[in-house]
Order: sequence, then C-alpha cells, then structure tokens
Amino acid sequence: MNKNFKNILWILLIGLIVLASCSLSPLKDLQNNESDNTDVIDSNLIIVGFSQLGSESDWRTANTKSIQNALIEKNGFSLIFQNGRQSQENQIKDVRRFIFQQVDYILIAPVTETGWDTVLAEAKEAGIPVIIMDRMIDTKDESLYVASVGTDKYAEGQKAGLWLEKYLTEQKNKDNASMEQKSKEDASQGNESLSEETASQQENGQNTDTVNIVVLEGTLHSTAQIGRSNGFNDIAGHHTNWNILAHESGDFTKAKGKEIMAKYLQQFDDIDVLVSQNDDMTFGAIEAIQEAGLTCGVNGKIKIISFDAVSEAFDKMEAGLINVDIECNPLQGQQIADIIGRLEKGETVDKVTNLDGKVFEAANASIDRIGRTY
Ligand code: GYE
Repeated sequence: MNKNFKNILWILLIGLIVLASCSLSPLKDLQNNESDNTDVIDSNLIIVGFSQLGSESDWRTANTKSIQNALIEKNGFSLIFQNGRQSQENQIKDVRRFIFQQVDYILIAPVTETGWDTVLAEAKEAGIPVIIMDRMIDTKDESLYVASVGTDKYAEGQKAGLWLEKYLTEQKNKDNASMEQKSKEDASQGNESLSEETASQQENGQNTDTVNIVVLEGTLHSTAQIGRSNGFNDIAGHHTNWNILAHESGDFTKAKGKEIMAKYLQQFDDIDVLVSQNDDMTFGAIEAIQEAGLTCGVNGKIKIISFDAVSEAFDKMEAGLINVDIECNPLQGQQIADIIGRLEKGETVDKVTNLDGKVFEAANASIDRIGRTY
C-alpha cells in the first residue's frame, strides 16, 4: 500500500468515528440492566433511571417486572434499573448517578417517606422530572415530583379492620343462632332456668370477649407500613375488646416474619388474630405457627389477615391457611409509561394516581385468582 493511500484510509476512519459520536450522545451510555453499562444507545429513546427500593417480596418482583415490561425499546424507552436493597442511602446514590448521567426521567419507589428533599432538589435543578411510584415521599414541596402512582395504603389498612369487624359479627350471629336453638330446646323441655341463662349469655354476646391481635409490620416509616397500621388502628379504635398485644416490623420479608411470629408465639399463648402487612411475612409466620404445633386460617386457631394477594397467597387461601388478603396492585408499569408519554407531548398529568384493590376471602380464592398474572 502506498503511503498516500494509507493516509486517506486513516482520514476516512477518523471521519467515520466522529460522525458516529455526533449522532449518539456520550452521556447516554446507558443500558437496561442492574449495572452501569458502556453500550451506546439510541439517543431517540427516552431514558428512564429507575431506583427500585429492593427485592424483598413477591409483590416487589411483580412490580419490577411490570416496569421492565412497559418501559421497553419497542415503546420508545431505555430503562436503567438500580436495586436499592432496602436502603435509602443506596437509593439516594442511585438517583445522584442518574442525575450525573443526565437521564430524561427519574422513577423512584422510595423505601421510606422522609429525607428525599435534598436529592430531589438536585434533580429539579438539573431539569429532570421525577415520578414517585408505589410508596410516597413526605415533603412540603410538591414541585419536587411531577406525578405519583401507587395505591391507597391507608384504605388497605381500613379494609383489613372492616373485614375483621364483619368476621367477628358473623361469628357472633352464628353463636347467637346456636344459643337460640339451645334455649328453644331447653324451654320445650320445661327447663326455664337453663333457658334464662342461655338468653342472658346471648345478650352479652360471646364475641364481645377480648380479641387478641398481633401485628407484623412492614418496613418502619414506609408508606405501606404507616398507611396499613393507621388504617387498621383507626377501625380497631372503635372496638374496646380488640386488644393489640404487640406490633413489630418484619421488614416485609419472609425470614423476619417467621422470626417475629415465633417470638410472639412464645410470648403469648392466646393469639386470636394475626395481621401481617404483606404476604411474604405471612408465609414466614405460617411456618412459625405450624412449627409451634398450632393451627391457623379458616378452621384454625389463629385467624390471618394478609396484604398484597400474590399467587402463593391464593394457594394458601385455597388451602384454608389465610382467611383474607387485601389486594395491592403492583402492575404500575403501564401507568408510568402513559404518564411519561403525556409529559413528552407537553400534556398535563394527574399529580396522584391510585390503583384500586379488592378484598379476597379464602372461600372464593379459587375463582378470584382466575386470570391473575402474579
Ligand atoms: O406490600 C410489600 C412490599 O410497598 C406496597 O412493599 C408495597 C409493599 C408490599 O415489600 O410486599
């Protein structure tokens, strides 16, 4: 090859490299996986940095998948996923990295409510819109986020309390009906004093007896813990016979749920009801109950109220081990994609979007679960 020809080849090569780097932004060296990646991506995609709070539960897995399935390249997105492993410190670092990377949007599922103002002010300063997902943040400055998508955790706690109210009333009615029957039989046998005794028992009602309750709380200071505790406690406050023996955080994990339930069972020998603020803790608690030689659920000693309604919880309701499950919908990806789509077009979006949830009882579990995907 002669020298001139070689020089021309070099110039052509350098020209090509310069052209390629003009069409792709070097700051968008981002990829849709857990670690930073140096692959260059199409600058026409909307880059979303997603700080997920952790991977502590089946609900969380379904939630992460929902986001990863909605914010895909085919829909015009490139997603950078970071797992905060249940630590706000990690999440704040992840958000700062997104700001440095100049992503187009930041999506945060915050582990706890307070302490976000500084980093969100930094995002605002950098002109990056923030969307809050699943749990909420506690801030006086609502301009720090453009929208939030989640569920009403206070309402979920209330539903748990209202279910227990209904359940205890039904039990009372059943007891009254059988006592009435007994008193009729006594009267027809001419046994007046016995029938009077039965009637007075009926008036007092068996189920005004103390109901001993233990609570497995989620991660303390998270919206899911605060809302579900407050909602349930507000209903419990109307019933002087509901006795909350203990409440402690199991951090939304199966292992901690089991550990704390085992401790409760050693501490208290007359637990009537377990309120467990997510299904994973419930699964752990059921193991602890069974290992202690006790029973739970529909025909068992300890009635169980759980939250989330994931697939394994339906298995356990069908097996009669969980009485009721308060649904919390983790499938929030489509809502997020729609919100970003509207913002891109310059449209206004609702500040708060709450997805509805149902109450699933063991008796209907096999039918209610049909068509559910997680
Ligand atoms: O109930 C639990 C998860 O924030 C609603 O977090 C969510 C909760 C959910 O770990 O399973």
